[in-house]
Amino acid sequence: PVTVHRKDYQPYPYDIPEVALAFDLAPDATEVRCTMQVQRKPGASADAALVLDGEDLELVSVGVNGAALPADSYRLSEHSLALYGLPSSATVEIVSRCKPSANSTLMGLYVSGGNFFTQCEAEGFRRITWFADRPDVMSRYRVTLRAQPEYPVLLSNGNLLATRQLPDGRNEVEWEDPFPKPCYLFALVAGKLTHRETTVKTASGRDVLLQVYSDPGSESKTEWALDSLVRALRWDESRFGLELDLDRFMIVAVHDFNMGAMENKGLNIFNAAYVLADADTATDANYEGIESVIGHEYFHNWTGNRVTCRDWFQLSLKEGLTVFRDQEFSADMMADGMDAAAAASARAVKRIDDVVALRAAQFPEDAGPMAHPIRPESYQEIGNFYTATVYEKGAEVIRMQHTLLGEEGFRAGMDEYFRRHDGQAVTCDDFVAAMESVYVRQHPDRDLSVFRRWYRQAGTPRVNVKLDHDPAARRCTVTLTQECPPVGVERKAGAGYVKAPFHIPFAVGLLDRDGRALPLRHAGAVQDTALLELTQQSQQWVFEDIAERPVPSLLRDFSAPVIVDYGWTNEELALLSAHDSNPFARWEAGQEFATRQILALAEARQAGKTLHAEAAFIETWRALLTDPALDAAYRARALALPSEKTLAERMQQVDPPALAVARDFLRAELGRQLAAEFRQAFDDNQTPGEYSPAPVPAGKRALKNLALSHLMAACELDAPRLAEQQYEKAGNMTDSMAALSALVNFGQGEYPQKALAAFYDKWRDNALVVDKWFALQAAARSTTVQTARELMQHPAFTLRNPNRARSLIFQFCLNNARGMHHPDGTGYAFWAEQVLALDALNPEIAARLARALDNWSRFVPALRTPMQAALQQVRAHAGLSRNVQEIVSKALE
Ligand code: B3K
Ligand code: ZN
Repeated sequence: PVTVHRKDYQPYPYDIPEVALAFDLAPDATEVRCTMQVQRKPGASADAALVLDGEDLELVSVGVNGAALPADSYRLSEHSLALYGLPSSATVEIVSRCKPSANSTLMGLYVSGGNFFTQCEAEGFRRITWFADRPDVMSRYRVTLRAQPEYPVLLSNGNLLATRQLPDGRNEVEWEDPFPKPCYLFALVAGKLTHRETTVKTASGRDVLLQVYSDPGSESKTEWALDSLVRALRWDESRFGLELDLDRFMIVAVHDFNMGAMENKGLNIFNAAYVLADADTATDANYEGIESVIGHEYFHNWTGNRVTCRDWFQLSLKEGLTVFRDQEFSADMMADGMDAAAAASARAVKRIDDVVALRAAQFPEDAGPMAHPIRPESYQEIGNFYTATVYEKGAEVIRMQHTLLGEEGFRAGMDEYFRRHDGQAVTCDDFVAAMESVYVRQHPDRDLSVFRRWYRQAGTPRVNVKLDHDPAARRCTVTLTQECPPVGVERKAGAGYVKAPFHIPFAVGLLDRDGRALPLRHAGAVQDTALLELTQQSQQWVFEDIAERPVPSLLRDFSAPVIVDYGWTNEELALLSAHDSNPFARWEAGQEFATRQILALAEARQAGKTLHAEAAFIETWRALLTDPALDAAYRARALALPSEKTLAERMQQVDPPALAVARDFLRAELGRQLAAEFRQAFDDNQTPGEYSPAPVPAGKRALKNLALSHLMAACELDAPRLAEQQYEKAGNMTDSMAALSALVNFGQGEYPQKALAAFYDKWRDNALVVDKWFALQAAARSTTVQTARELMQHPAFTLRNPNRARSLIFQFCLNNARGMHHPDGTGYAFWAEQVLALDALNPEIAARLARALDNWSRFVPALRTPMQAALQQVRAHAGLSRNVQEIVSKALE
């Protein structure tokens, strides 16, 4: 396989300002006529060939300026078409055919549920027609779609110009997108669809039409999506001054889709899971996810589409920035209409959720064989680099710039970015340069040169904190020291490779022994929180007027994506957990305490000792559970035990079954010792009446259902009866799934299996609910490889639908520690089988699953050996896709 390097970037020798595409759509043979205006760039060599990408296409004809091209003027190879001897400016016309019905990769043009859809990012357009499939070639598109009347809705990017009926009975429509775009933003949709729409006025007073398309019959499930779109549009106007630039903006839901959604210009295509919702079928998490993904794709219209990426190494330019924007959007929506204290708590809840996700997915990635900087230096398959690092760590790197510049400064930097680059394909450096232009105005003695290292160095820095207190001088000295050894590809560079220090904004507070915030004099102000900017390997800060040794509250709001290394005592953690005025750090202290408990329990388990939870920990949890000043949503986060994935990062040798037992023990022990308090929380947080996905009732449900799971795990009081009652009376999917999950995981007798069967019968026609049904079982505590295989035999199971594959196979392999990591190795053999089966259908999805064994070398020896064997088995398979090959070969290197 070929490795592509960032340093090898070359501009394309031609401009392609105009493209006309005409489609004769038919499932088994779609003909595409692509007519492009090409102009050799001023500096390019006169004999530079026009090299176009193509994949799985049948060439019908190629012509230049209206004449067929003689055979010696072009060369067709497996993945490209090169045209030679072109005049400096020419009209090139290529006719080709593809077969959408046979396309199981879901890249390019494909059929789902009898309708046509496209997915082009990153390199899918080349499966539609021969073209310069790279983001720095930007063209204006005019698209003609022709199809039989059984495809009445015909959509593409931009504005609708004309619609007519052809003499042969087919329909024809023409679309035009006025904004030049790279081909990865092209989209078409054709088929039978219903839609919901509304018209809104933009800030500058233009009327724009917003539409959400979905399967006939699903009209009642698109209200939340359309409302979310309106909120996103308003938010981008008010927070960033960015308006919708088209007269029309469409979202289309599709059931077969490789990821969450796609920001095609004016025609977003969405996984139905991120569009369809009603109280009966969608959970609170689904509602939140829909709002956030709709925001994300909408925000791409500026950060991604108007300003796009020069090459795919710059992916985080649009993804990190847009994730940061969607996170802020969600936080603002959650805090909307609340008083200051409630809003701070709501924002902390969002921050906690984002950090939990980062630690569970990105930290392990950054410590494993696929570790890469947010702007990778090389790849074999770009589809493998839509990673937690590029997205979520990328968003953290943007957030740090926001922290360093402040809200106003960041906004000024964004304005400058658009002033400089609107309509261009640019690099991450261009973004930082725009931000830096503001930063240096704020601080004439500083710049972002050290900060830029976040873009080229991988790994999670570890920041060691040393706190010295001098009682005589009433002075406290904080020493920060950072360390980040080479990871992933950096290690191959050899012993000579030296990483330089990062620029780390590190927010700290100090508490006295009664938990009161100490005022800190720092950077010309007196505040509870000081933002320390660590730019060297080690630096010191002095705080005066501190009478006794304080308790430090570190990395408040998670001000940088780093690991903090500080030896708090358990008493100090309990104090922070009860008093820290920073809600994020307060949560963190409890998590650290719980982590220590579970790791100690896992060790005891490995040593065959009896398990025992410390009273001080239980009391800390009791205090959180019963603190009337904390709202339910926050308490649900504060009381949630750290995930097995996060805990695994803290083990020298990862032992998932031991962790699972330890975590389960603590959950049950908390349920036993705090039974009365959990029962109270269960009763106090019922949400009768009409369902609303708003943060306050959703927070109550989260706390109530957490309480239920503890009571069930402990088999306390009449927990099973509570769960059964909740299941039978639930007025929404959140409560019904929570009860069913508690029953399936911790219940006894026949009820759970009967409930599962009834649940399926009730929802068998709703694909998204059936996915939940598979997922719940795949991750259940008692599910073994054997159970997973039986579930695969269910008539509703298919590997071809990514949501279904994710709900069963991925849930089992990624979220079922006991089943997947059984010491007999059968989980790994199952994984290998499924990776190969998926690879034959859909390499992008297969490669995602392949990553489940990334960190095999850090597991206990008994698991490491069969994991390695499974990886080797996959690697040895003939005909692996480039996608899977890259993952397994890097894992084994
Ligand atoms: N930009 C798309 C991701 C496309 C991934 C293709 N392998 C969705 C998003 O980030 O908004
Ligand atoms: Zn995105």
